[in-house]
Amino acid sequence: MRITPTHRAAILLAVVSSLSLLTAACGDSDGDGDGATNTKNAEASPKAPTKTGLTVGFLPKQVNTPYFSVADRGGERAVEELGSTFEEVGTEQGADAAGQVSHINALTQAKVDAIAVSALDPDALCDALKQAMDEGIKVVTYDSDTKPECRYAFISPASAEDIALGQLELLGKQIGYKGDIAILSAAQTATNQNAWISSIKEELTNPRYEDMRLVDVVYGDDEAAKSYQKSEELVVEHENLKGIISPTTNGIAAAARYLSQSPHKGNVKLTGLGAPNDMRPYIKDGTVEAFLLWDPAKLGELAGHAAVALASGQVTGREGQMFQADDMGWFYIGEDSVITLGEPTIFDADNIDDYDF
Ligand code: RAM
Repeated sequence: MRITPTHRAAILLAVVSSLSLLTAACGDSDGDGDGATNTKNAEASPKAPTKTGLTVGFLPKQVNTPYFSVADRGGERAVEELGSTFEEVGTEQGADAAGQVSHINALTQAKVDAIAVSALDPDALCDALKQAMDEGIKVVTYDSDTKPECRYAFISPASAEDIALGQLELLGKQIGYKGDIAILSAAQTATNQNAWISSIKEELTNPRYEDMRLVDVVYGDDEAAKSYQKSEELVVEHENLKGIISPTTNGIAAAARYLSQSPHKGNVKLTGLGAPNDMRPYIKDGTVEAFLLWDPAKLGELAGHAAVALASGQVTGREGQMFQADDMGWFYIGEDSVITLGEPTIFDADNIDDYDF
């Protein structure tokens, strides 16, 4: 959450009381049974100087995709401006959790100071991340989380409810809140997409959406060809399909490419989470009316700041702490050590040309 002046007084109170609790609790274990000594309960000093000369490893879900290239350039900018070294590693596949584990182990062996990872699976990375934390490496997740005990903090783009409801509303408006809908997701295990899908399912029980029916959820693994094929299958298999939500930048771009060339263009509505530069042609040609996203560069930048603040001992990831991310302002560590960037932006024909990412 970004701090506004109205939040400040309440938050300062919370920080003061949590700092005194911190002092009292200093030396306690975090009780998660992982044996890590460098716990969230360890003492933090918001005034500790920012350490320089650190190495921060970024491990996106997938390298060489527009979304993560932009996010990780943001991380690189933040880390380098703080006087440390940025290193990006990762696989080219959109569903290779085992590949992520190998990269985590390599970063641990290289004795980096911090790791920022977008997790392809909530469980699969945990042993490797706990090993990294045991060796003193500060781990944050960004974009897509692990289980909370496998990292110190999660940098979330926006709340799952805002992201889910935003997409459902955009689609609902376009189909008159009536008819069959489907979801084209990324990897089947992706923590972020799965959280958004369960929020969408929950929102669908609201009477506002009682005439909308979710008939299928399919997975394109964040691969262009697979996502294109899954989009085609959805439309062929569900002849009454009125709309698709694709909560992934790679998925929505592939679905838009398919629909734009098909007889269903304009009839089967499409929304989701897209990058403005990928989606501009499909907004211009009428395939897509509106979609959502946040600025991935800001997400990466915030992850870089959080990683350095942890490695500098300014925060430990405990709920109630705050840290400054330079020009982006102060950020508050919330429940389950989640740090929220803000709210998603809606892109449509009126504003798409104002964005370049
Ligand atoms: C894809 C990835 C990423 C997600 C975005 C919206 O690029 O799946 O994790 O946050 O879409």
